[in-house]
Amino acid sequence: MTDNLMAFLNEKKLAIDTQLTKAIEKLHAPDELKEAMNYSISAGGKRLRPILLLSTIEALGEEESLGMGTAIALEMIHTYSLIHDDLPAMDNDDLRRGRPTNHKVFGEAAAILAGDALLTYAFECLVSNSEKLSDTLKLKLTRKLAHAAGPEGMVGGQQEDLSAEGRELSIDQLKHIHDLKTGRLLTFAIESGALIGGANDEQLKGLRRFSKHLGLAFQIRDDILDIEGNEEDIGKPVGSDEANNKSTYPKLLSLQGAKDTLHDHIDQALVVLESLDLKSSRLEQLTHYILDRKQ
Ligand code: GRG
Repeated sequence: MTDNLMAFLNEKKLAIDTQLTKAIEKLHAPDELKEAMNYSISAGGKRLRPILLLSTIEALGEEESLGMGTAIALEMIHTYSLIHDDLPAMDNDDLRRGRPTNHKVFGEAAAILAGDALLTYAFECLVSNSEKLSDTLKLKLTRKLAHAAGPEGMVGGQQEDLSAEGRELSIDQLKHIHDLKTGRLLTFAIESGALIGGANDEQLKGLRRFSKHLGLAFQIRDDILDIEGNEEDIGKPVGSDEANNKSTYPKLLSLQGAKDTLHDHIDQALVVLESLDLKSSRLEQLTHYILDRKQ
């Protein structure tokens, strides 16, 4: 990673972290609930989704801060999904981002409530932290975020993933589940950035296509990291977790096949950016980051 990209990512992460912490601090809610919400919110996530959202606004020449309310809402929903995904009834994970999972620290009931609170508070933050956006745009963003996260998006993908456990999937079935489970929030990051940044129809269509390639590349990289070792999973034996009884890209395509497919999606994402004249933007650097990321 270049020093320039690292400085950019750190600067954006800090701005997003500050807003997230502020939003939770100001809540008039039980301390135990705020503590459990804050534990996972401040656990050191990469903030990839909100950074993509803000960078899309910037690529279109608009003021990034217009998207901060939507950016923190998106990160809250992502964080809730990880808390619930780690629960004993789901993946039953002890570690997340190198620290004990939320339910390991606060207990199952508190972890469920912390996830519920982040999911619902996200929508309040989107609406009340976006003063400069029109009501029409806020309504559109709210509907799109609910759709991306809900039964026809991430939650639906999680259910399909659970139902597929122990079954060998075809590559198309795997792509479909990942599109719902992880792709939809990534697409929302870019699409909402495009809407806030005032994209025209052609830009909107192109950026949606870009986000699909990016989402697939992100997931394939995740599967490869699971085999080759993830800096975050120190303490977890490499390749020996739940991925062993799940279909993954390297399992279906071979490790080399998965790497080739990852490169294809990265190349296609860059072609879309070039066609939109956005190739020199931060979005290009973030695309390279997804290819090379180590965690
Ligand atoms: C429980 C409703 C519900 C949904 C869970 C997103 C999800 C659905 C589960 C996560 C399972 C998982 C580990 C998928 C791999 C891809 C992924 C989303 C990784 C985590 O995202 P990062 O790398 O995480 O952006 P950080 O920690 O950086 O925020």
